Amino acid sequence: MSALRFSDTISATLTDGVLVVTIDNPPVNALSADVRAGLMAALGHAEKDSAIAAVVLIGAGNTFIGGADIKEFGKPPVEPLLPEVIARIEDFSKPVVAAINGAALGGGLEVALACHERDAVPSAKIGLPEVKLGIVPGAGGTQRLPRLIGTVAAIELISNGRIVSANEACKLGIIDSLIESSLIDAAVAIARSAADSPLRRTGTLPVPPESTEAIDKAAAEALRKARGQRGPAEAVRLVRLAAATSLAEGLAEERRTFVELRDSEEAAALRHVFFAERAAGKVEGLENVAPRKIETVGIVGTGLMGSGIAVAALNAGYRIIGIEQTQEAAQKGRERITGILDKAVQSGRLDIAGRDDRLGRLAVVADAQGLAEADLVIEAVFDDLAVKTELFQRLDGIVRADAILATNTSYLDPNVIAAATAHPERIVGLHFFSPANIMRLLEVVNCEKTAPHVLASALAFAKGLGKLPIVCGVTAGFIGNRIFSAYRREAEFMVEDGALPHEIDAALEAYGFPMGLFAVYDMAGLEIAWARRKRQAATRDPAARYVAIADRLCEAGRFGQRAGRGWYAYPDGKRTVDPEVTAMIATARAEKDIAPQSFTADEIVTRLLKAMAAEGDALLTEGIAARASDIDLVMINGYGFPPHKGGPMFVAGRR
Ligand code: T1G
Repeated sequence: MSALRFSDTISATLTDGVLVVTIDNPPVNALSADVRAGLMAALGHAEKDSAIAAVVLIGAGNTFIGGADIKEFGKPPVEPLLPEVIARIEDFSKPVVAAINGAALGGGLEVALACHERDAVPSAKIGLPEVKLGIVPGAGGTQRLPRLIGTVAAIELISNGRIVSANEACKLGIIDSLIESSLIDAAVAIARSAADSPLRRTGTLPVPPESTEAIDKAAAEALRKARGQRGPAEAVRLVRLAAATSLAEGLAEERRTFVELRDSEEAAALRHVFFAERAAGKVEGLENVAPRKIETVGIVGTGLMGSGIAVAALNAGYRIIGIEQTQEAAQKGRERITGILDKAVQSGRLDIAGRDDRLGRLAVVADAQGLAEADLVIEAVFDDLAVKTELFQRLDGIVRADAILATNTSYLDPNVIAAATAHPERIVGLHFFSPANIMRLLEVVNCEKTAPHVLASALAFAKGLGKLPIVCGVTAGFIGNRIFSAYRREAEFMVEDGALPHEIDAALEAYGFPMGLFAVYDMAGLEIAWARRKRQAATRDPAARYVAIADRLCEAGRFGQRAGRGWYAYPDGKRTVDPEVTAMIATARAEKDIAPQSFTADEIVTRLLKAMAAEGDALLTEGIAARASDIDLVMINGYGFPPHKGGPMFVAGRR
């Protein structure tokens, strides 16, 4: 069966009167100009050749089509545009079947929606994630999807950019059949049989009627989650439009909206984040370093952090050996881990079988000898240098020579810990963010003596956990906490200069942070930072500006939300501005003869963003962070920086 070639990326074979068109544009079969031109040529050929009864579209490799080519955004458009290709498919005179062999995302799903039949392998992922790039579907997704699954379901999927399994897509009505056997054979047979019946053109289907109340509820939920982002709101408007206007008018309005959003600052920021996440995994010097296989992970300390790490690793399929100092503590640790899994079962995120599978891979014991079989041991014990050092020295005598030791320390110097052990080259930092089974961010600390294969193995483990690993060098607070300390310091300067905590928090929340800095401070508790400031007092530069307000709060027992009082008061748990704190701030200003000035929200945010970017520049200069976009990812994924703003370094660069 001879192969036909229609462009560099589009080829076809004729099988039983069906033209099987393969899209082969590595790595994700993105809809580049060459793919679009090739598809048009293949359709032209199929139309002319009477021996061809139908067409099947399939992707090469394990992706159907990963979407429009994001790398083409911002460049002059090249004909044929995607909507033109999609209209050609939908209006085609012969059946076109989408054989979805893998991810069908964004424009990839839009191509499939215009086909007359969609069949997928069970492992395929289906979705319109455009809002995650600050845009909306721009080739019919908001108009065709509701015609297949209804307005409510389409609002939920598109406004969240949610990606679903082929099974859920089938239940929703996006996919017609799940194909467990040979996808091509099944698709060819389906295409052949479709040649004898009227074609089901998605765009001609009516949007199934649904109650206004259900639609309004779905819309309100979408807008609540959008938190000021334009994409989700526009997606809701366009999906609702599908039921109220013709396909042509709906498509025109969708395209206009897509082009406007594509060129927006929000879309530029989210595209930056998209590519930043992929760049972060590329670590200089590790290109040819093979990671070691990690299957059994020891976790010393199963408190809040250790139990979260254990659940993250259990969820990813690892075997876990938790270590505590006593049998009683070990039992408590197991109960803590079991409790987290039970919550997941109660919320429907995990089934009983999954819970039992995880617990079947968990042991929590009081005897560290159990770590002799571990490939990796992570310590999540009290953040004290002597405790951690002594532990690693003890582990040197227990674990295998090729086992990796990882410290979860937040503020201690892992080089000092490593230097005290027999094999510093096998020590690496894994700085998890709490709750470790939820937060994606994981700072992977490349210590002075960490061997390349140890770093590569730690990175592979982090990716295995589904985390976003960011490699950093050794400095107090690594990337995230060092930047957090810098802008918290700047915020306290502003409090002393005239701004009030709730004004700063309001400005940050208006900018897009889920919670203001002082509210976060109260939630985390003030005492740890206070203890650190007291430890550093003797060596603090007397010439450097120092704001003592937080010390005053701690001296007054105002340790934050758990203490019922911190920067705010918490009568019946509700965060409230406390005149007592306002008075303490006024006293602190008077002691330094500071005449309070007022700040606008924009002045507050600008000053804090500059403080973040300045610290980010220092981290780059010192070689702690490999690239500015890594810093953006840390602030977005660990500190609530709004992703649709791109991160402090992105904002500084755009300024
Ligand atoms: N365009 C260009 N490059 C892309 C791409 C895309 N759509 N998707 C991925 N890449 C690159 C990525 O940068 C990386 O490059 C490599 O491919 C592997 O990616 C009209 C306008 C498909 C699930 O949002 O979700 O369609 O680093 O590491 O883990 O309405 O890529 O190797 O140089 O992620 O196997 C909508 C985005 C676009 C899907 C595969 N589509 N991609 O995951 O590989 S907008 C998306 C993904 C759109 C229409 C609108 C994932 C994946 P490099 P990877 P992966």
